[in-house]
Amino acid sequence: MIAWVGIGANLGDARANVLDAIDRLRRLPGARFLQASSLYRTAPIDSSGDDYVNAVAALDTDLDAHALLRTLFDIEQAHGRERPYRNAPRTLDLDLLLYGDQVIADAPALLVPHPRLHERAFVLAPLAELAPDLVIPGRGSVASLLPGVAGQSIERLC
Ligand code: PH2
Ligand code: MG
Ligand code: MG
Repeated sequence: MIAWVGIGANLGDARANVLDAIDRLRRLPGARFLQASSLYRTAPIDSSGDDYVNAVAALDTDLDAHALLRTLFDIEQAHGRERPYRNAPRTLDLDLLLYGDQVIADAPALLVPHPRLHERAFVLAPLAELAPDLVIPGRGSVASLLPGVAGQSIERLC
């Protein structure tokens, strides 16, 4: 299954945290790393604190969606992720954005596609870099969704 993972950080050395997360995804047991986007600096959306560093990565995995989510959670924990309140600044956030073309509604633990990805430039722009024709189930292609988030502040870093 091809899984897309959203990566974000805005606490500590956010850029280093995102790069380390990509490195850990490269070495994930049970998954073959396919590609990662550039890093992007993005203004917080429904969140606070410093600008975020965001990216996305694609994996080809035999792990089921729940097992993959647990693995992502373990990587967040390795970065000392704390959750004092909703959308608090974070050292590392790894979200399972897409799991093939599956729609998984196992709330609150697992909602795929990620419920707000279609309205967030910090997800759509890195996805568009790698896979503009990728279809978000129920929403349309990444490229078709991009104009809707044109007002959100985002800058490609590398
Ligand atoms: N993640 C959120 C809420 N807001 N804003 C930006 N720019 N980047 C994020 O990764 C992000 C956010 C919830 O996970
Ligand atoms: Mg998130
Ligand atoms: Mg998350």
